[in-house]
Amino acid sequence: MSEVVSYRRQGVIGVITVNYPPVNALGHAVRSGLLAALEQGQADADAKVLLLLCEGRTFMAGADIREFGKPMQAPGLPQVIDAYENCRKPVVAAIHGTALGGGLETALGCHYRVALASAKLGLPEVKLGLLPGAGGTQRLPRLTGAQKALELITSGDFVAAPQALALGIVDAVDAGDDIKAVGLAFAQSVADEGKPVRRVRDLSDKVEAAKGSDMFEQFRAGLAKKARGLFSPFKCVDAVEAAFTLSFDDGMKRERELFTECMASPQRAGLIHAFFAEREVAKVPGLAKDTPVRDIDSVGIIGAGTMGGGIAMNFANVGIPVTMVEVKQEALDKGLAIIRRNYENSAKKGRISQAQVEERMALINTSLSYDDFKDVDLVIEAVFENMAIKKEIFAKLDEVCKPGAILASNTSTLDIDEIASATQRPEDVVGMHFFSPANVMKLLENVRGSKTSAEVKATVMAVAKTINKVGVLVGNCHGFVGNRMLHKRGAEAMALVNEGASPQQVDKVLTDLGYPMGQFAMSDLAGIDVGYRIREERRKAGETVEASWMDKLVEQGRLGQKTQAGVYKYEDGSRTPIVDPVVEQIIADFRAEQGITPRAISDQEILERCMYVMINEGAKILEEGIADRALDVDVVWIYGYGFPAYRGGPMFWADQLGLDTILAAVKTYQDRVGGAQWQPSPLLEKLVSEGKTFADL
Ligand code: 3H9
Repeated sequence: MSEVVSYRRQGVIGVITVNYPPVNALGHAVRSGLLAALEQGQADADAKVLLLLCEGRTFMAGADIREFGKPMQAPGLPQVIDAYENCRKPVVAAIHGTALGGGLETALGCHYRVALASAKLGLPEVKLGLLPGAGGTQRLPRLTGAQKALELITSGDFVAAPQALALGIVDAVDAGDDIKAVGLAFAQSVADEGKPVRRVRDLSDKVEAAKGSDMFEQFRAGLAKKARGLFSPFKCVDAVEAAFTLSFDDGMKRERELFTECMASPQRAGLIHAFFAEREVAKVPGLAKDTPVRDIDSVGIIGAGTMGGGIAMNFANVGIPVTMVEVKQEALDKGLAIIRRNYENSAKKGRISQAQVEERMALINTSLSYDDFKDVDLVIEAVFENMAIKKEIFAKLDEVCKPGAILASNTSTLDIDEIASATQRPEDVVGMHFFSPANVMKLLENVRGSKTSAEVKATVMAVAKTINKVGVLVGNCHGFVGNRMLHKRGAEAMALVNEGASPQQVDKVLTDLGYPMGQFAMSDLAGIDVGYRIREERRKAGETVEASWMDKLVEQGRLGQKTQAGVYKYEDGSRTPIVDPVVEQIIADFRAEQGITPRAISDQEILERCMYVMINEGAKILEEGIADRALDVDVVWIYGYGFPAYRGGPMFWADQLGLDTILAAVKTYQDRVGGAQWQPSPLLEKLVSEGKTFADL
């Protein structure tokens, strides 16, 4: 018997226990152990009922993802689950923590299921570019009916145990917290009442009820928009449909075929890279795991604008009190009103209760004085991008804040070391770059200055986790990782329009790649006056800044979505960009003024220039040590800018395309377009010459 699965009898209950930390994933040792333990239970004449449960923090959280892409060692999971379903004695699964993917499928192969009320269940395979491949698409709909099974399997969402009970996925829910006691009591009742073996595969009423309905077509139509660009959600629907059109055994075969197709898709590789990358970014190279972390029990925020308010909400959401400071009372009142409106909207949508709205609002205090920062553990400055003002603020914070308080700036571009130089404690100064809207976007780009202490770095990474963000620690340079790459893409997009592309053509290439919006739609969302002001500042400082058709838009009051006109126009209350002939004329006039004869530009050129310029910059970021690993860059782009997770992030995508292809194109554009952005990164050249990838670094 494998050590990770044990068999022991208690009275008339044969207890099968899985113990494979951290999450009891169904790796080879668990699968073979489960079969061996089942055989032992079947052979044990004194065992009337078998009970399957797990040690540690959770029931089985799914197949072992680390085995994917390698040859699968027998027994396969479907075979193990079949054996449990075909057991002659009733088998009970007792669920705590999370029963996910292959874990829930294993439970569905058991004859009865009991769960702790705190447990969560789900089939999240779709989030990894897969579908449930061990009978989930055939068994779940037999319990819940087609509609609910389709919703759960195509979304990958978890359901809480009480909801799972209502849906028929589990037979009982227990409010206790001792899974073994709960499981034993339930199994004993099965034994006492002489309950029979009950196989989900034999249930037919839900299947009969849905026969002849056109719900699958309808569901596919609804999914077309939600799952744009994705492969596996549609395969999930095909697989669930098979449960209603084929026998159970044929349905299982169909599920396997579809699962194999998903497994072979590049989207599966991209999504699994993203899954592990998201976890890997928390392990910062050179930062020891046991680095002490400071307690953050109160937070100060400077600025109650969109950013400051969004940042405050993150802390209030997890019960941490916040004090927002502004120069004027009106700004505080306005900021608070916006926060309340956001919370009220969440309450209207049923995401939080009205009581939670009030609890969270009560955690947000306001003040006009920095003196109210004297006891806080962390201050985050979120005023506009102006170095002189930021330095003034940090000098004041240095005077007021207690020793050991962390002083953070939400700057998106400026030099953290220069900001830190305004204080006597540069070791406590760090960047915490949130992404707009700060209460929604998952990324927190934490920026280390050259003197930031290890303790402060570890603390801001821990803070990211506390407020449910994905924290990535990066180095200090203009724009850090995300905006430094974005600016290169933005400049290239602008140049492409100068040369003859239309903004909507550029945007379409980017949305076709899988971004939720293109470069220009994003500029409209952020406000195109932001870039204009930066360019104006640079002009005033005597720098030569190229003329731009976007400046002309700003000069005509077209600032983006907020004025319902920017690069595109917007109808009342709508965020949908509409192409505006006025802008086409402005661009045409600009080209004429600059003596540019527009040419037809292919989508492929747009793709290469917008994306390869970013990848080349990403390689420079890696060689300078601004990002420690290619996966850090990938996570920044997936969680900060909506890069399609199914492509794994820009650096993973580049590896898939082939770095030689990218380097060759970079060299072509170096000759044709020129500029520092097309100077090939020495790291990229080195990797190509050695036949290596970013992942090899
Ligand atoms: C599947 O089941 C296919 C079947 O239908 C068909 C088969 C034929 N495998 O997230 P955490 C690691 S597909 C291997 O930080 P949390 C994770 O990398 C699978 N490793 O903790 C991390 O390692 P490390 C369907 C796994 O408490 C550690 O466990 N299942 C797996 O925040 C802790 O993870 C899923 O998609 C795995 N399946 O969240 C569930 N899962 O410490 C995926 C986790 O070295 N997992 N690890 O960095 C999750 O959603 C979360 O991990 C979970 C715990 C909610 C379970």
